[in-house]
Amino acid sequence: MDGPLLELFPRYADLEDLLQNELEARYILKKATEHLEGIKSNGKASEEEEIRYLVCALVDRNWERIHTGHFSSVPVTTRKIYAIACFFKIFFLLLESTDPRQKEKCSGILDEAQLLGCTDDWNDLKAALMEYLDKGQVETSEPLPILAAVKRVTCSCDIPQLDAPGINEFQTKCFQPQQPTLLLNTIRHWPAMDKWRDLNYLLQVAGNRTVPIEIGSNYASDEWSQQLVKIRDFLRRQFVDQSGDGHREIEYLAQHELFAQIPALKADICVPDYCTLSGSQETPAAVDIKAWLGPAGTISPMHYDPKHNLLCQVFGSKQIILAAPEDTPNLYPHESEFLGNTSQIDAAELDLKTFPLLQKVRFYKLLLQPGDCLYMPPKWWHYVRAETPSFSVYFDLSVTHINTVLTVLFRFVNFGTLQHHGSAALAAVSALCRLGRSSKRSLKDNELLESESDMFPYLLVNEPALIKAVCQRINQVLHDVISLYDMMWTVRRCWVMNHQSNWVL
Ligand SMILES: O=C(O)CCC(=O)C(=O)O
Repeated sequence: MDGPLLELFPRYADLEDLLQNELEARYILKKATEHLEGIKSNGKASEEEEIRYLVCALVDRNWERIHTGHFSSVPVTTRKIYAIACFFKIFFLLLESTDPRQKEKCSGILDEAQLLGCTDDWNDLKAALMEYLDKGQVETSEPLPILAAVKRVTCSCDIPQLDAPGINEFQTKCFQPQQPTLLLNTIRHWPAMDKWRDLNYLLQVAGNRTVPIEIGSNYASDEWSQQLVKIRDFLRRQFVDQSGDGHREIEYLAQHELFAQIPALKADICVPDYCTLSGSQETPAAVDIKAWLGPAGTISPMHYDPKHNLLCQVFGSKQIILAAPEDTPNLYPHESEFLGNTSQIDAAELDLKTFPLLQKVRFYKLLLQPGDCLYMPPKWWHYVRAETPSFSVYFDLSVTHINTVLTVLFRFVNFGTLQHHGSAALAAVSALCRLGRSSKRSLKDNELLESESDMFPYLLVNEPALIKAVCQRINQVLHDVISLYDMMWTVRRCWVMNHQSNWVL
């Protein structure tokens, strides 16, 4: 490892805040950082074996903490300590050897740090390590195919279509009226359009990365499961011609934040201008971006999301069926809380005997083709089936969590009357903080009403940075598990219970 890479590792002083209440991690990371400083200054340091052993133990211990209970309730501190311990484990492994096998082992550890840990504070280190570990890895196996470009077909489309609309047109015709729209030719300029069909390119920039994949064509079925696999293995299994191979299980790299994990791929796409409509002052970099890569036949069963959604098609085509939020009672959502946003129906083959209310539903069909995007407003139901091997990129146009929280608060708390309604606002923030900390199933309404301090109104006006910090903390822990709508409804409950207000969200 060279000097500039070593410089990116944190010093102990940088970690002190994080480790305040973590005696064991403090002890081990102090030793590890000192060891690294020793190597930086005179090329050697003592007690290497013992410290390496302790760092590995720290990784294992925090791995266990992360796997205990619901992921959403794992403290961010634990995930950060896991990540930094993984970085140091890699450091020690590379002191032992830098041969390709060792580097591959380190890549796996780095991916786990990224997937399970919270690496946000060390993005430069993560990127530099990734680049270093990928260097010198040679792909020895058979080349992968270059997928044929799907010929554009003209077909009927049940929703409005606009040809690469400008941002104003998109805002007035789609975003404001919440009108699902097919946006044609919107991403034709992305480098990804030419590059990604060549699976050897994906192999080269991403083959060594570990990603979560879904196994089974439909996440609502009993046979469905998830696994962590190397992209290299996934590409070979799912995209190489398998004639004569009999039945193969469909695997789907679905809804994964691939672009945070692999910056080289992020450079091949552009965040659409439409994302600046999120109402946020922040840069488009704050937008949630997810990848959907799979063979023909992947199915996302009829479900809805709470956010504005832009689904962009890079290669392949997808058959999509939509239904409006008003039809929710006729779409037979699953009763379990976990699948509450997913319908029990097969939208491609309606079974009116079992689900008679479907007769009342207006379904909208369309084909999403390369270069196009589908805009779906919040809560619109959608069923998606890949007709061919396909790569889509999803952008979340919703307000970012920070702004969401503030927007919700501002709707509840009129600044003019802030002094009078301060405790409601406090209860709202308190509720949001609790939501961030607890699994939503364990929340009870009365818990949400406890107020923590009468200081809140003062803080809201005079300490916006502190409120932002609270919101950022919520942002970190919320992930996708607790949605915007859950938050809004909880805040509303809280408000109504405090004020018996007839205010309607
Ligand atoms: O492409 C898919 O399979 C599903 C996409 C989806 O559900 C979404 O964009 O929300």
